[in-house]
Amino acid sequence: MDSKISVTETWMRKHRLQYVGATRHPFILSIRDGSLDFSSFKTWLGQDYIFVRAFIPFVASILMKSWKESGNEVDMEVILGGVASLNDEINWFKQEAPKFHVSLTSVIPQTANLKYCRFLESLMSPDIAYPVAITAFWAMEVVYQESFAHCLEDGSKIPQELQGTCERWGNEGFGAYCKLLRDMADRCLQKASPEVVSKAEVVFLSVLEHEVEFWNMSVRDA
Ligand code: HMH
Repeated sequence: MDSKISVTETWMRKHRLQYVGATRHPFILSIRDGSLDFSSFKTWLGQDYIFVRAFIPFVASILMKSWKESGNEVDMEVILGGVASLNDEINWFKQEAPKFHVSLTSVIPQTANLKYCRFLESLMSPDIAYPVAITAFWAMEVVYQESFAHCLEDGSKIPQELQGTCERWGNEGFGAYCKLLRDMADRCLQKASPEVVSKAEVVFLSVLEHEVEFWNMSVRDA
């Protein structure tokens, strides 16, 4: 194989269908074409708030690993920026929810969400190597980035009320941040043992599955 192809690039090619399944889900396609049922959106909004609350300690666990294990001091700074933007994100949910008459304090986490949060918790263990954790982090962020960026592309008919949501994850700055995370993952995967690389690949695929289940839940439980 061409040695210039990065580890994440080989996975993207090998698991293209799974990746497209997570980033072009009917939930996203229906935001893009303006046909989304608002009750699905409300379900997603409430459930994602709960997810993000579990995502913060997960990112904090990676911040800790980056300090000891990354071998590159820039990594910790990029992850710190991620923690800081999650602070804005929590405030964004609190500001957005009342507009959709969603009460964030009374959301009951659905099964797919609980499973995803449990998966996050398993990845916070000190036994999980930094390359595995950073791969998961990148995959979680890039699915949202690619999904919502698709909603902003030419020809989309997103309802005005959902414009802010699509811009939150679909903006170019967030895209650049995802690219940094991907480069960080590739740099350490390149140096990692075959065992760690194959663990990271399994985790990458698990993230894609959890993301699909999360979208499914938002459509189904609406
Ligand atoms: C389900 N995956 C889910 N929610 C999010 N907010 C993210 C990923 C972060 O991009």
